[in-house]
Amino acid sequence: MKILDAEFVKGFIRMANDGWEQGWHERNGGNLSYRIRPEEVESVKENFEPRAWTPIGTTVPALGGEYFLVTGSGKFFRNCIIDPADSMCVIELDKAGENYRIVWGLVNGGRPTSELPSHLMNHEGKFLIDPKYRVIYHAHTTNIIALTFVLPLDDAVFTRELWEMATECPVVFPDGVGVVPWMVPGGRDIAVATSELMKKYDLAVWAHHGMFAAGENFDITFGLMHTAEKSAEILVKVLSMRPDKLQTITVQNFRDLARDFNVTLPEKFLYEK
Ligand code: 2HA
Ligand code: ZN
Repeated sequence: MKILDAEFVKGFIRMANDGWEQGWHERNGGNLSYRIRPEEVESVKENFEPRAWTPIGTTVPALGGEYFLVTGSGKFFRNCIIDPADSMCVIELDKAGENYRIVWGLVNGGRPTSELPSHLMNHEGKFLIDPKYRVIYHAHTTNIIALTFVLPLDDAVFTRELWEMATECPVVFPDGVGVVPWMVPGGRDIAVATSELMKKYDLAVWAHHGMFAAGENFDITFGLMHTAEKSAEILVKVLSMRPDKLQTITVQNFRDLARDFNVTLPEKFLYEK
């Protein structure tokens, strides 16, 4: 099969374009990766032309031998839909999870996303907890970024504020949201910090930068990013009208919601204010 005809490639491109249309991917901002299923690898293998092995910059032994579809470093999300073979690539990891090689894509040269260490360490952490996780998504979500200038950089505060702004939030991300303080992007340190939080959460905020989301498929992962960012937008609007809330969703409301929707909300987020 031609690789661009594969459903997982079409889904990846659609998600990248949806993110672009949301305004989360100015210039080369953001990156996306998908851990390809073995049967999907088989179906497109005839397109592969392996290039040289390159160090990942971190080690992900649990992901040895896996294949990923990832956006390219310096590539623009807005171009994924018109020139996917220039904008993205398939990489294969070696058995030790120390090196990768491009097997398809980036036809005009280039490397996988600058955030490859964060993506792969997040994939590994999620895989070890639940191998159903396949998508890691980094976006420059405007309203979440704005909130990192005015809210304490604290998991409990961000989680509670986002939960309060839209009733669906505690149901969509009942485990909450982690917050990484400002760090230099692209390296192993921020990858380690993010993947630690991703053991507990499906969402991690990067202060003054954006967000990472993890999920089983493109719909779930995009929907998670979209839900959190929309909640942040509502909070920005509320804070722009007045500094306090006249009424809100209460702790008792959250408990009632958790019971009826059959979700467990950690007590650390249900503090009295
Ligand atoms: O430019 O978003 O974090 C890609 C990025 C780096
Ligand atoms: Zn970024």
